[in-house]
Amino acid sequence: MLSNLVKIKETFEKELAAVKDGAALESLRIKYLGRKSGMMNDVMQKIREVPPEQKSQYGSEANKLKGYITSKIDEAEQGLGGAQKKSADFFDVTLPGIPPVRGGYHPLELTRRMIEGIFQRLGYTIVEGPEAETDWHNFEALNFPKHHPARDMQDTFFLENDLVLRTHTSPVQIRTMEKTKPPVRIICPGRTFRCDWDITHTPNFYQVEGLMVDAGVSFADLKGTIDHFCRELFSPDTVTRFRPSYFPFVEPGAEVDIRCVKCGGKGCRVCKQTGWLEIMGAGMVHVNVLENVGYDSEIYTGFAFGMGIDRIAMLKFGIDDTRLHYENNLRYLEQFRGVC
Ligand code: 2NL
Repeated sequence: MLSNLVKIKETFEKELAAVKDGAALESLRIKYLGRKSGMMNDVMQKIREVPPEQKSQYGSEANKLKGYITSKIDEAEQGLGGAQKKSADFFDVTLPGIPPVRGGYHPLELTRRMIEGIFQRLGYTIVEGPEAETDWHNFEALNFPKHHPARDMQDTFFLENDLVLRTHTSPVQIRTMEKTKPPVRIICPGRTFRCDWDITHTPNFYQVEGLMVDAGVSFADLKGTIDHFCRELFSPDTVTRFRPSYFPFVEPGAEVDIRCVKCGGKGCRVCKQTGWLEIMGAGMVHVNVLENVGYDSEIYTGFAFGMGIDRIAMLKFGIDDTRLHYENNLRYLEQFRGVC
């Protein structure tokens, strides 16, 4: 039995000496060390047939031989320049690459871009303005009566030097009208602030307002524009409804509803069984506002509208808790990766 091991060793040495390239070396490795039919595998199996008194010696010699063959083959591999070596620095250029992880837009940002896109395609220009505003631009020019409750401490953050954190983006439109003559067609997105904090209100939130002023602009133009906007944003069969409402800067004023996107008007939890969802406020620019910015209200008329981006995003993406937009929860945010 032991002589058999000696013979294997001799044959192996002869065969190893004849090896010229990596392929031959690999065949040799398989012949001797192959897991299933390698010769050393056979040798190990044969331990069972060895008489008990020789078992321990045979086992130890067999192990030695296996170690010897392994190290000789490894050595030869190094000698061949490592061509066959499964080395860590081997780079297979045919493997598919690892795609870089791409970021995505925040749902509020996505919504803002969707709203902007619809109006840009109608010829509107995007305008931005300061977050700290004068009393004139935030209130006075917008026809807020001196003692209107919205001016109160509870709603407005007052800063030094008679400035306030803007409570809406309307001051951007006042500034634009002060600087330019009609026609005006602008869309004003931005961050706004109210001193209000509960489950449905955060002290800072995002709005988009729109304004169109020219000779002969009518409420029909407002309805047509808003209808088009809703159909583009939600779906081509979206139905709108205008309800009379009050804002100091418009007359007449309206609140705009759409047929519930969830139940189609039958009544559900989302629309609180009314079949309608409020999406924005709108109206014809008040004569006092036009005069305040130096426009001749005998010639010019205009419409304006405003919406909260949060609310639009909730309806668009079917979300029922607005706090998701401010928690940086990746399990929520990652779902918008690649949307736009
Ligand atoms: C709402 C309501 C509205 C406007 C905003 C506006 C701006 C100027 C003149 C007249 Cl400069 N109006 N903006 C008009 C009606 C409604 O927003 O619920 N916003 C979230």
